[in-house]
Amino acid sequence: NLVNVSYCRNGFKNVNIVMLLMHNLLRAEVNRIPSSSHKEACNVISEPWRFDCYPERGVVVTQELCEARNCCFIPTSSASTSAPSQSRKNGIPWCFYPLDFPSYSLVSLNETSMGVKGTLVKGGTTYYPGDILTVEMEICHETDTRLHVRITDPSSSRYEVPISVPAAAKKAENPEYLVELTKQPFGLIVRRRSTGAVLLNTTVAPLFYTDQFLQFSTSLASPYIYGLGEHRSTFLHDVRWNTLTMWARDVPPMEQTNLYGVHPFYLTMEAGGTAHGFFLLNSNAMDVVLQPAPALTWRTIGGILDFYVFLGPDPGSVVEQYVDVIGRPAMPIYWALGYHLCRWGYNSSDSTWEVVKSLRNYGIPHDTQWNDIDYMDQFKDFTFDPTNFDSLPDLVRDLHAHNQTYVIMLDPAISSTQPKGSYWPFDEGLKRGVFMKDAEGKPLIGKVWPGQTAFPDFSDEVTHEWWFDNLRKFHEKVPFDGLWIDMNEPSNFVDGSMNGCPTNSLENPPYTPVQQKQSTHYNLHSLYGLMEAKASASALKRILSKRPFVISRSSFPSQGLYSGHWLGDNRSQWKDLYTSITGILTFNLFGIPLVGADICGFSEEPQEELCVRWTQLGAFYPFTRNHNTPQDPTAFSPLAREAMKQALLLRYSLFPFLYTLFHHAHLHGHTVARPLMFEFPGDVKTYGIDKQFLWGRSLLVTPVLEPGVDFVGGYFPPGLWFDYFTGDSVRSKGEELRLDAPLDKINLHLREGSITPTQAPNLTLWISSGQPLHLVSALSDDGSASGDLFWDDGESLDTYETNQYTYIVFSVSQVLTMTSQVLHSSQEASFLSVDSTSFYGVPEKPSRVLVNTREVPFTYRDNQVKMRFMLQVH
Ligand SMILES: *[C@@H]1O[C@H](CO)[C@@H](O)[C@H](O)[C@H]1NC(C)=O
Ligand SMILES: *[C@@H]1O[C@H](CO)[C@@H](O)[C@H](O)[C@H]1NC(C)=O
Ligand SMILES: *[C@@H]1O[C@H](CO)[C@@H](O)[C@H](O)[C@H]1NC(C)=O
Ligand SMILES: *[C@@H]1O[C@H](CO)[C@@H](O)[C@H](O)[C@H]1NC(C)=O
Ligand SMILES: *[C@@H]1O[C@H](CO)[C@@H](O)[C@H](O)[C@H]1NC(C)=O
Ligand SMILES: CC(=O)N[C@H]1CO[C@H](CO)[C@@H](O)[C@@H]1O
Repeated sequence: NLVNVSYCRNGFKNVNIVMLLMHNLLRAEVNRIPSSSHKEACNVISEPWRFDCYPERGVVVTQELCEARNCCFIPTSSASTSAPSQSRKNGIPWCFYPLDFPSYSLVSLNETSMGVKGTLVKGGTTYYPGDILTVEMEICHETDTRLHVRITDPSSSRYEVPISVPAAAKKAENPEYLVELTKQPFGLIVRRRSTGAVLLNTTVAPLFYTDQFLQFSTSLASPYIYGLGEHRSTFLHDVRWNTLTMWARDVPPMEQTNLYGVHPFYLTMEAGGTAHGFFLLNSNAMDVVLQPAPALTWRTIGGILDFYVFLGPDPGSVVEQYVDVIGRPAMPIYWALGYHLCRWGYNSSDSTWEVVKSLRNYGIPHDTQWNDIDYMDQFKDFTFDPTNFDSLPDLVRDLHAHNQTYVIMLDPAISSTQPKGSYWPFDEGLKRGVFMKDAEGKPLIGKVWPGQTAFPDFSDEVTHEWWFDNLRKFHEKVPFDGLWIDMNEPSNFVDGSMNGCPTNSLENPPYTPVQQKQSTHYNLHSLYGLMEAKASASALKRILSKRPFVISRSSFPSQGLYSGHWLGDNRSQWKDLYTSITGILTFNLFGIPLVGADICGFSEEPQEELCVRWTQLGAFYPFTRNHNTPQDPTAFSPLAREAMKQALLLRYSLFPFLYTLFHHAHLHGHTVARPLMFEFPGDVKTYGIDKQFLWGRSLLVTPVLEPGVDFVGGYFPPGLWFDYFTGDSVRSKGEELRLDAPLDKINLHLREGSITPTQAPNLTLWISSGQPLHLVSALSDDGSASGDLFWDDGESLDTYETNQYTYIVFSVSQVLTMTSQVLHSSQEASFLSVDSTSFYGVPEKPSRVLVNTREVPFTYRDNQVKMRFMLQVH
């Protein structure tokens, strides 16, 4: 179902292009006996530059096996040859490609209106079946900062990812890249025009293009590489022989394993602080291998090679250019940014309601209550348990009366064993033919929570309409406000189906990426969560006529258009608290800024101290949800409860700032939770930081990630920083500072030159977002600062696109004059007022302060000026 695929197809004319000949090597003969010169050719390759010729796992690669592939076999220097069960040591392959391994040659090249088009030919077959000996390559100079390359099989149409990507109208005029091609073997080299830095060099290893094995490698500009999800790792990837598999999979987050989503995108730093990005638009199971050269190998088992290079030049611009291609994230409905509470194990609607009341009772901010599958009748979608959840509709009405909202879980799998006529979703789905079929054309039956199930095929529009009808009917019974779509890798408790797996080339590809699970839906598997999210968001829009709220477990590029993401079934452990930061930062790179981990952890019972620290950090996840065992603030001691409440109130007070950041994500593809290196790309010390992060460009969050401490170390890039709470300043030379961090405190610092809009917090965002603004200005040395505010009704669709919004820029100039400039205004702005401001970093006491020519009283202490007044902002 290849809908909406648009890519460059342009006419071409024949021209002479001077080709750079990098190697003048002869193609190796297939099955040639290794000669002594071959051995020498092997010896010249240093260990970091060995590209694995025998990546199959579970095979002991002997010299014979390796040489049968015409590859070099050299045990690593440190390895004892008496360990025959090994074929790699610390990841270093013993079997690797010689420089003259057969690859493609570029035999013709024509200029096109967008770039060039060439033919690549390979002389003979290699060791994987289905070699495609002639392929076509098209290079399009789409924008000055975006290069697009496609390598396809001209003789037959291969699977392509059905997401809509923009086609460029005309060739870029002043590209920031230079493209060089080598003829034999074929290679593509991309440089940054301004510095000459090599961003891509595919001549480092042979290109493979077979039916079920496509591979190419490139050198990397530096070992500083980010992205490539979904994995549990550090933010900065380790390039010391690190294989990252991509194939959507339901598995608790652990290292060295492919997780729920697939994101074949990376960002790399170059010398001097510039950055570029790379995106392989491919949904098949794949391995990405990082090695210390530094170099990277893409190894996928289907589709085509279709990729983009983004030239930045700073990390933030790389992400903007990436989301230009995959789609910018949707603007969330306002309450998406409130506190969400959930649990697997609320065994009744009444017990869920008790918790809701208890939070109200203690004055703890709470916008949205959720239920896990407990609410369902025997875990069947679109039903609720008539006994234990009989009061569910009343609970939801009560939430609405308190300006709170309600979210239900839905799993894609539909129970297939109910008596005919008793379960509309399955009966109707069968009638409309919405379920995925097995090899015999019958609905494929697997097993999930409700027992035997069929799986809706969301790649079909008919399924979207059936999904909508189910949601509409259920919404009439339980007026939910948003959807949590889980188990959509899709997860299945049996391999294949109840009838096992068929035997064919799709089930048994010649190469299997590490850890992947087989499936007949070879190409579409990793797109399931994306397609379900699309169906869910569009159904919600039709039912509620508001911005849809959807949180999905599985994800794929362009997911941000339809949903946010939570980081899955983490554990209640300190380590998981720490790794959650990498999770949120990485998903911000993927264009899915609405992301958070389960606060206090999903599995296991959290210690009180951990839960307090996690709530403090979680208050700064773009998406803040506490999920599982009774671990909401009311389940703990008064001291812990109060600390958690304060953290959540702090988040609510920052709503105007956070909401504005989401607007910039929606409009420009900016990150919301932002790595320090994005703001300080010239400072190498920020490259590995994943224990601290920023909101936007200016709010630095330094959480405690360890037990039993009352201080925390944090890195402060050079400049002036102000304690958010006290206004005290610290001037950093680019150093690690020790900060007090008693249990009731999370450290927040404001970067010089920023203005942060805040509001008095309250129990729901509906209430607090009606409060006047308080502006906090952190002045830079020259006394200047700036900030902005995006404001609308918080829930209508497309307010920016239809001009139903207000946008205000605040600035403080050198002479300490603050001005606000309304760049765009709508009805909503008439409710906005400012009632106070603080200025941090005022060196001496001003003689007087004027607000619109009227003198107002103020206080001055420790370089700070504070004043209260009331002013409409427009
Ligand atoms: C380039 O043009 C020549 C001459 O028109 C044609 O034979 C060849 O197939 C073209 N190559 C590609 C890759 O389109
Ligand atoms: C590309 O890689 C090849 C093989 O490692 C190397 O010989 C060549 O110098 C590289 N080219 C550039 C421009 O770095
Ligand atoms: C629900 O859970 C509570 C507390 O865990 C327990 O006391 C109660 O018996 C349970 N109710 C049902 C219907 O299982
Ligand atoms: C918020 O609650 C008040 C009082 O119940 C109600 O009048 C108002 O309509 C509610 N607003 C929303 C958006 O739910
Ligand atoms: C919420 O607002 C009400 C009315 O302005 C106020 O009385 C209450 O203290 C506020 N709640 C919190 C938690 O600040
Ligand atoms: C808190 C935590 O450990 N988060 C991890 C949970 O799993 C996701 C992957 O789904 C990781 O990205 C997070 O870092």
